[in-house]
Amino acid sequence: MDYKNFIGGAWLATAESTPNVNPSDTTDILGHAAKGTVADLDRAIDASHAAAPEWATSTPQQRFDVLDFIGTEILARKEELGTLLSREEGKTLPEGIGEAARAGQIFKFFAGEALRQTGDRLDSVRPGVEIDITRSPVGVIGLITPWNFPIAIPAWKLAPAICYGNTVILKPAELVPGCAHALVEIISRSGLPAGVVNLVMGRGSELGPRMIDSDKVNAISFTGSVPTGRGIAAACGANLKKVQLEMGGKNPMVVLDDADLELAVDACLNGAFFSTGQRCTASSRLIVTEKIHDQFVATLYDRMMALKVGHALEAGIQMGPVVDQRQLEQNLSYTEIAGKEGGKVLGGQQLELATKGFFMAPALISETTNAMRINREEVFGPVASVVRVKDYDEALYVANDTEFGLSAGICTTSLKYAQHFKRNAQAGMVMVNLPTAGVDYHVPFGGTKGSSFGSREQGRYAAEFYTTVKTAYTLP
Ligand code: UN1
Repeated sequence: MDYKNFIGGAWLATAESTPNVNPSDTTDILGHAAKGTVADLDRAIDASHAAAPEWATSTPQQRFDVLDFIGTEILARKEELGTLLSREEGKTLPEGIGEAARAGQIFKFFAGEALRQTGDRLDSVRPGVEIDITRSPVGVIGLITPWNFPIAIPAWKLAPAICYGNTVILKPAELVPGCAHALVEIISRSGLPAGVVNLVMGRGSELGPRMIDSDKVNAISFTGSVPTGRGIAAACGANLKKVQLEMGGKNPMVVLDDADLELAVDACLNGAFFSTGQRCTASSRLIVTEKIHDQFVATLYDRMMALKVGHALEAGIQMGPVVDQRQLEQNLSYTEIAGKEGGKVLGGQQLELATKGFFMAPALISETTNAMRINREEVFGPVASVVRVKDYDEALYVANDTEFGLSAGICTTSLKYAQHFKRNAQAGMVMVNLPTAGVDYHVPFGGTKGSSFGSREQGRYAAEFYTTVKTAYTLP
C-alpha cells in the first residue's frame, strides 16, 4: 500500500518514501508512506489558505453532516481500522479497536457541537448600545500528532478544527502513516470542500519549522515531547502564533494504606503497562504508604509477570511490543540506570518471541527515591517505579515534586484524602480509584506545569483554541 499525501483535494505521491514497519514483526511491511518536502507543505498551506474563507462561512448543518459522516464510518469500520492501528503501532487488538471507536465518538461529539454553537448578548454600559460576543474560526491550523494514539489524537484535533470552521494541515508522526491515511481517506469522501483538510507526511524536523514560520498558518496544535514542544512554543511566540501543546507526564499514582488492594493493583497495572506504557498519561510513579507497601509491590509484581506479552494481533495478548528499536533501547537504558541508582529492578528484560519484534517484559522498579532519574524523566514505556512514603502528606508532596502535571491518581477509601488530593494535586486531571490513563472523549484533556501549554483539548473546552472571540458593539 502506498500512502500518498492529500493536498487541495488530490492524492499526491512523493519521490521518496518511508517503509511502515509492524513493530510486532519487522518482516511485515504495511506499506510505504509519502515523504513530503517543504514544497509539498507549501502547496498544502496554500490549499488550506484558499479554502479557509468558504469553510469559515459554512453552516452548522454542513459541519454536522461532514463530522457525522466521518464518525459513522469510523465506528462502522472500527475492527478494520483497529486492526490496522495495532499492526502499525503495536497496541493490542482490543486496545486498537477501542481507540478507533474513540476516534469515531469524537467526530460524533463534535458533529453535535457544530449545532450547539452559542454566543453571548449583553447590554452595554452605554445607553442603547448592544453587545454581542461570538466565536470565529482561527483560520489555517497546523496539526502535529504523535505515534502513540495514531487515530484518536488526529481525531481530537481534526474534529474540533472542522467543527469550528477552520482548515488544516495534518502532519502525523512518521511511524504511523497508515492510520492518518485511512482517516483522511474517509474525510476525503465526507463532502468537505477541497483544501479544508490536507495531509502531509514527512520529516517533522523539516516540515514543523516551515509550518510555524509560514504567515499563512494561524495556529499550531502539537502533541509530543517536551523539548520539541518548547521549541515550537518559542517559535510560535516569536511569530505571535496561537499554540497548544500536549507533552509529557511523570504521572503519580498514590496508594494509601486504606486502599482496596485489588482495585489499586488493577488501576496501577492498567495505568503503567497497558498500551505498553506508551501513554503520556501512564502511571509511572507509584507512591505507596508504608503499611500496604510490601503487599502492594508483591501483588502488583505477580500480576505484572502474568501479563501475556506478544504480537499485538494475537488473541489473548495483554501487552504488545514497544513501537520501535529506538524506544526499546531508551526503555532498557532507563531500567539499567534505575538499577545503578539503587532501585530494585523486577522484570524489564528484552524478549525474543516467535516473531522478530520490539518486545520487552514490563518492569517494576521498587525501592526508589523521587530524586532518582527514573522518577524525574519520562520513559514512555512499560516501566513503573515505586516510592515508599510514610503517610498521605508525604505522598502528596512526592506526587507534586515533578516538573510535569498531566494526570495524578489516588487509591483510597478515605473521602477526606480523596477530596484533599483532588484539590491539591498539581495536575490537569485527577483520578480517584481509577487509572491515571484512559480518559473520556467529551471532557477537557490537558495538564499543568511542563505537561501542557495553551488551552485545553477536547470537549467543549476545545473551542478556546479553535476559535477566536469577537466582541461587537451596535447602536441600533
Ligand atoms: C488516554 O490516556 O486515554 O499521548 C489518552 C498521550 C495522550 C493521550 C492519552 N495525549 O498519551
